[in-house]
Amino acid sequence: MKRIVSIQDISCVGKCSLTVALPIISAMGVECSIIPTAVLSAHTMFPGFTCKDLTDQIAPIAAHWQECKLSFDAIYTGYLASTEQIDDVCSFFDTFRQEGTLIVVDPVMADNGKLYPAFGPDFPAQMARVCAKADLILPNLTEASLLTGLPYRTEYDEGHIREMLQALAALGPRYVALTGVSSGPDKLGVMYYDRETGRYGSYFGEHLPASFPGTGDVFASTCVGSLMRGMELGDALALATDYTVGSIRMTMESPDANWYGVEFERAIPYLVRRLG
Ligand code: PXL
Repeated sequence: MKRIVSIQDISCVGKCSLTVALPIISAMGVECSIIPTAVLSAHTMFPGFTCKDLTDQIAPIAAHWQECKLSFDAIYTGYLASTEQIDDVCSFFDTFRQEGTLIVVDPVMADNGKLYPAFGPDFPAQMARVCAKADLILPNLTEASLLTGLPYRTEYDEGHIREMLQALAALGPRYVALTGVSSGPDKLGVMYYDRETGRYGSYFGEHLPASFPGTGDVFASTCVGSLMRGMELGDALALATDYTVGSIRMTMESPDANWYGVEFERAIPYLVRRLG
């Protein structure tokens, strides 16, 4: 069985980050170790959330794992809680990267043109340092604009997306997948780029008229799980799109849906069936 480590926060309520990555990656038949970057009472869309930063735990956990001679097939990072922990995450990559280790960075920090409330204006430059060390990054359009300095647009053409993909790849990663890209009035999905071959690809699903926190984490976790199950990047991104759209649809149809997250749990049987 492949083993990965996911580095992101635990939001105790709210269905995002590790409480999404763990069940999805486990259901896909991949072992998921974790390093929590912070413990929050609930994700940051909840007014009054508490947050305990765990930066001082990253280096000692890494040191213990080195003593235990642990290794990982992939390292997947999401929400990082502060600029202080950026150096620790970068050192973790340097220590645990081996031949064949896949480093996936979801530069979680912003959406809909705005930084998340916990971050200051200096944070995107720090996140760009983490992206520089990745093999694959998975920003949304807002994060892409903050990482590259290119304008955030709600209306764009394919040329603008290609320019973004190239600017993101210039930060360092070989593969870039830009999420939340629209290709028409009712299509939403992902466009991606491989810097080494110069190839572009895309995959779109139905653009449903609802949005929920945590869907980016559902998407990224499914992508990482799929890659660990041996899928090509294009197939992994297609499954991640389909499962995320399916989770949103089930949430919209659910009588007891919550505003704070998607009912990805209901769609887990679909995800497992798609793995064959
Ligand atoms: O889903 C992204 C995310 C992760 N972690 C925390 C968040 C958010 C989005 O709001 O607040 C703590």
